[in-house]
Amino acid sequence: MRDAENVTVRLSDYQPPDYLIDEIALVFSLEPKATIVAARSHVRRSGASTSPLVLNGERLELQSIAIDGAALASDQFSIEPGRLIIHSPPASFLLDVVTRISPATNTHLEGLYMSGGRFCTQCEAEGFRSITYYLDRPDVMARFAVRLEADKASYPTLLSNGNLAESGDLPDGRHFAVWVDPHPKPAYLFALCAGKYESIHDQFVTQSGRKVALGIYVDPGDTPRAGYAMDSLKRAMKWDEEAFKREYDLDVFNIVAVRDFNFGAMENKGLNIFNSSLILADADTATDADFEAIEAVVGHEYFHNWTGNRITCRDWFQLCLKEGLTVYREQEFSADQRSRPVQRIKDVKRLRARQFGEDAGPLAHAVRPSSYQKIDNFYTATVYEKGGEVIRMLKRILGEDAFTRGMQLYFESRDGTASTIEDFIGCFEEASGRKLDSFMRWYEQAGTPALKVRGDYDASARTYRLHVSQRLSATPGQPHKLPAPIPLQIGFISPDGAIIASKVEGDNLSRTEHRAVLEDTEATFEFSDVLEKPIVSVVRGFSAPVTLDDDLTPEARLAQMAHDPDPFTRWEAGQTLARSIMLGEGGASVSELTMALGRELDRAQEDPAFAALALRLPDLNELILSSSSPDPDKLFQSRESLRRAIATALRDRLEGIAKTRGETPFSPSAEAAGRRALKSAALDLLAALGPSQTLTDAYDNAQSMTEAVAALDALGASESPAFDEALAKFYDRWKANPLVIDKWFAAQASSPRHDVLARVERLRAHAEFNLKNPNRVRSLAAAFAMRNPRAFHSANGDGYRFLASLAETIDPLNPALAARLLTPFESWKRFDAQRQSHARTALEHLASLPQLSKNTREMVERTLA
Ligand code: B3K
Ligand code: ZN
Repeated sequence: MRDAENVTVRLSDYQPPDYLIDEIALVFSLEPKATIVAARSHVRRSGASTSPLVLNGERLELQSIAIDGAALASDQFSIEPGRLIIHSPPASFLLDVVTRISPATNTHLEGLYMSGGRFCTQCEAEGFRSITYYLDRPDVMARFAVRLEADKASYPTLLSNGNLAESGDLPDGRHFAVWVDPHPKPAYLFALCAGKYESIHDQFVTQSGRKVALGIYVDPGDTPRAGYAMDSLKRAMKWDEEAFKREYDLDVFNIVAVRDFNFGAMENKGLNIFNSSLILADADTATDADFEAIEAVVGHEYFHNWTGNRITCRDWFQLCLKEGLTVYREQEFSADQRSRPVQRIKDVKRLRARQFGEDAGPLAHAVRPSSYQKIDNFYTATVYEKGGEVIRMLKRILGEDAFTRGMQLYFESRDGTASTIEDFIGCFEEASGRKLDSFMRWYEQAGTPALKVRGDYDASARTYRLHVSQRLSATPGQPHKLPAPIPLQIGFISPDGAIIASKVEGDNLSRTEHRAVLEDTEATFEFSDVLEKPIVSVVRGFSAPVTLDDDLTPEARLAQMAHDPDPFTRWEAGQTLARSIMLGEGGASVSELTMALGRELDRAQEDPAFAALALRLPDLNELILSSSSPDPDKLFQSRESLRRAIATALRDRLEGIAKTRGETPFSPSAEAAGRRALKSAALDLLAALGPSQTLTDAYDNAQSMTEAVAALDALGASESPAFDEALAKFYDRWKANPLVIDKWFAAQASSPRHDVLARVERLRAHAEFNLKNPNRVRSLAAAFAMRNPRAFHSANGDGYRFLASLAETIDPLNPALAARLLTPFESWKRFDAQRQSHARTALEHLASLPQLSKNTREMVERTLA
């Protein structure tokens, strides 16, 4: 059945539900091609209206439908695309619906499907409607009781949300389990898993003494790689008690890892389902980035138990209510587990890499969008990453105490509800006694504000006046913008690096750092007792998601790089200098930057992870975004020539680092990962000098997956003839491990080698390429289009054609995946006419396909608009 008609859903059209469901009992008789789902719901009318009951449902075969035990006659209901309508139901009744579905042929990976011969589900956002007819909207919250029945030999483990109430054997080799979740929840949090797993188990005792049985279920043979996820889970549970006073609320917490999954993971109540790439890790098969991501995502999904599950969203426009807040909580968790400054810089890099580009193109949308066709297309960097930044700014603006009071008020007053951003912000207004109307603009307006800063020093009066202004460009559908409050964190140093303290009006103390908020379009902040002309940093810690024009001289930036007390500012100064050089905007000389980076190497032992970040130049995507008429080939060459200059000047020391033997035994700690990150950064720079024995040896001597992948990347980037040999060895060693083979695909697709387009075409035809496995698809398509911008934007249009044709092939199988693959097209209008015309042709071809899914059509149309 085709999707419901292409309607645009608008926030302004929100209506509370006419009917509510308080309880639902589900019975699944699991069979791969013919699963029978019997759903019994307690339905009641919520208001006076006697409107029909409209249930959502897609790709369902209705077996029977009855109210209070009496089957409905054919004139009492009708079935339309996407819904089932019961014309005049009573005010309160028991609804029995029996549907038949085919998980084995469900390639959408949404609803109930099979992965590796096991049953699993994905219901966010609107997957439950392909399991049964239901009020599939987050403001309908019901208590779920779920009975699973299946063949015992094929599906020995049966899991669902909540606590296990009962289990036992049935005739004919079948068995059953009943799971009861006492917490009312929206249908998007429903989950079931059934199959043959291997599992590891542990226990967590909450601060009030509740014993929680923890389990992680993986494919047979994978348990040795599940330990880090379990360890991360226990740390996350503890951290949420300490940082947010949030305790877990069931007797069990289970995680199931599945191979075929459309995104990272899913926070189903008591039964998180994870992409196996975010559970399985050990030294040989996972990189440090994998370990870091596992810790972060295990934390993220666990933190959703409060921010998302107990307090859920009223409607999908409020997605950032749970996602932005949970990203913020996850980032704080990672900062506490690892190095706070390094975490902050990584978060900023991610925001800039993924969100700034979105904000600058045709897909720009507000953190809380006001309309959509498919909500799946709005699980974006803006909702997630910028949504997290908005919470961070709220905290900076209100201060730690009022923020904490607001959070606790939110947890207490909104528990058990489906809430809105207004409800959330209202808690902070109440806790702080401040109006936050203008702060709401951060949720409502798309685009990255541009902050302009100019300073005036009056030597005789020893005063410094800082003029700050903001500007927000038009974005699709939002021609005019209003100023939003921008938190600033301001500090001064002298040209020789001394910290300069100063005073502001109304405060007698001289301070080394000031917090201020730009409330309007512009403002002047005045500082007194400033003993010498300062070098100013205004967004220390990246206090707001803005771009900054601060007019500092190259000398001032070099001083910041060397001396600013704020690590973010030190890193940013180096990045800004490098960016200006690569964009040909002048600024510091190459040798000055090289010397400054040399000093980073001198002190690398203090914090290798920071030094590694400092040595990595802004990537090509960032240069494209900063350039008004980007030429990817020129920008690539210019970046290469700076890398070559740096590598030439620092060669001996970089080689020394690149040749250090990997540490054994392996530790995934942040410290050990930091040392490996420095080694990877050294290899990356050395690759700019062309093929070398150092790079080949680095691959052969790698002691961990991090080192192996860094060496592979360097061999690729240096155009080394040893690349193919290393790839062959890698493939041979890891061919039985799909997650590692994903890295093998990605290493080739992301390599800037001259022959990459031919390579990705060959890889697409490779026997191990699998259109039905999202990880494999992304390891080729996303690695190519997002990490290899020169090739993706190649002037002859081959890169665009490759991505569009892959999306076309995947669309009928998995629309959500196909639609997301097209994201890299968001920048197409920034390029020259020739590239634009290739991109337009590729997108228009997609738009012309009559059977294109609603997901992909929406993405294509918005990108073209
Ligand atoms: N909430 C899920 C994402 C679901 C995506 C649906 N299209 C994972 C997360 O953000 O935690
Ligand atoms: Zn989330």
